[in-house]
Amino acid sequence: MKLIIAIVQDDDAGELIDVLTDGGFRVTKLATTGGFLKAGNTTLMMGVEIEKVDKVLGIIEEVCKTRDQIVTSPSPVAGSTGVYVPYPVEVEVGGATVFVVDVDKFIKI
Ligand code: 2BA
Repeated sequence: MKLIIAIVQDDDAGELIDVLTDGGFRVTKLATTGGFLKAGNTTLMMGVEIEKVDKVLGIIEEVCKTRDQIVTSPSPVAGSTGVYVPYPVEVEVGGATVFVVDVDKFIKI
């Protein structure tokens, strides 16, 4: 058993959960926030048998799209001097950030 933790964009989460559950996979959805953009994203946790990990990764790759997002530059650190002029920065977000973690034990009680 592996634990797949996938951080995806909110816009992709609904379709991804549908495809995964239709494929017989179990999913837990968490509403999360990215540290850099400070915007909402979605983290999915899935307990998956080892031989099915590649199938899940394939589904994630198929559904999750890469998007460019314009963000305002982070504000300067406290205590810095001078005038702060925010400027737009383009970052590429997603498709997905995925961690595949070994699971020592999987118990349902
Ligand atoms: P955020 O932290 O809000 O990051 C959003 C996007 O901003 C990132 O997209 C990346 O393109 C850019 N970015 C992040 N940190 C940056 C930095 N220090 N300098 C320049 N650009 C930066 P993704 O890489 O696709 O990440 C999407 C979300 O996945 C992240 O949202 C975060 O919630 C999560 N994530 C990504 N890598 C992670 C990691 N190593 N550990 C934990 N969470 C991670």
